[in-house]
Amino acid sequence: MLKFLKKKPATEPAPATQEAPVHDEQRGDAATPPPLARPATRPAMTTPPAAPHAPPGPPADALPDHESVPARRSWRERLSGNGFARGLASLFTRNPVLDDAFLDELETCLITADMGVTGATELIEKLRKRVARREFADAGALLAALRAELVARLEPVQQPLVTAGHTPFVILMVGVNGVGKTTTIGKLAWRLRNEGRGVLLAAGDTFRAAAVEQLQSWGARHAVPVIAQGSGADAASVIFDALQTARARGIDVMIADTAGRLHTQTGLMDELAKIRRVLGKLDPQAPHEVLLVIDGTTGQNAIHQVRQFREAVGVTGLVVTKLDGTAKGGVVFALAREFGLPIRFVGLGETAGDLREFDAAAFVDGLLPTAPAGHA
Ligand SMILES: Nc1nc2c(ncn2[C@@H]2O[C@H](COP(=O)(O)OP(=O)(O)OP(=O)(O)O)[C@@H](O)[C@H]2O)c(=O)[nH]1
Ligand SMILES: [Mg+2]
Repeated sequence: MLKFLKKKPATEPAPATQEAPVHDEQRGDAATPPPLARPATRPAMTTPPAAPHAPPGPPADALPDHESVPARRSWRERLSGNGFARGLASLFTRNPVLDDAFLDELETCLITADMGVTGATELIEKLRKRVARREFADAGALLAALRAELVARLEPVQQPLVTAGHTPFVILMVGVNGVGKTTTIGKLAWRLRNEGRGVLLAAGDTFRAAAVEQLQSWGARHAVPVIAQGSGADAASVIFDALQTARARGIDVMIADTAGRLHTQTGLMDELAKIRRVLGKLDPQAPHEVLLVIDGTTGQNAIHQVRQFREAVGVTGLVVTKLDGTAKGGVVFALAREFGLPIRFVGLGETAGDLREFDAAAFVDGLLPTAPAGHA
């Protein structure tokens, strides 16, 4: 729709690639990064030119105050406000009798937590048969069986992202608007840098006015260089440029941000295919990972999003964000059941330390109550 805004006048010279200066505020918790990832003497960044008639967008996201000391809270602490966790806690703390009515309630709880009707029904039918065979002495035993079933559904998609094997390893971050792509890039960059990997970011969201500054802000905070050309530039060209730079500098991992887009925005979806083609000119195997970011509060629409992005650009891994908030959490099970795509990370908050490698058992334990009242 606002595509004309991206067109630059023919006379306007291509914006020079800019690179944000990096600071080393995180030295306390970061492993010493390779020298190329921490250019102390790079030219100062000039403010990226704003698109002349850029649509009003949110300001560059300020990093939360507590960001300088990344939080490291437990999964349970982070997930306790989640709809799934609250629903189950209220069911089990009522000291339930294991009858059909209770199993019906449990089923409703799983469905309303976005687990999907088929997945929830399958699971409850399995438990119902075991209840009928009197396999469970009490609600505690049923809870343990529920836990085992839930973990078994997620273990196949617990496949960590391995960035060794290609240098630079190229990650393309995609997803609909506002799901947490840029924030996830910032967190992931921090994480990789702490592991001693050289990281470079590409500001490929040239559509939203404040997107470049938002990524630069994360880069500056975590001492990671950012290649940008400002709003309105051609996303594929920024990312191509960044990959050339990453190769020249021997960077280990390059992460490219992209603009949020809906499947109905054909132009923007085509842009992803173009980014793929252009990267392929430098490295036929790039991008080595296409991470689709899903907002955990989305519900069943997440299924639709995976289908669309898989078709448009190919998706090799998922990140499910915002599971700390009002998300119901069940969408993680629905995604695992429907696609079996690796869930690489989950977002359990806004700070750098809140991006966790997906851990099926920790996730399920964070959702389930510890033990039902009155039961061992
Ligand atoms: N609570 C919580 N908030 C998150 C999480 N991940 C991202 N956010 C917040 O979600 C909002 C949107 O995040 P962005 O990273 O800007 O999302 P985006 O996908 O890049 O958005 P566009 O570029 O506009 O498409 C920000 O306020 C983030 O702080 C998370 O795991 N938990
Ligand atoms: Mg963004």
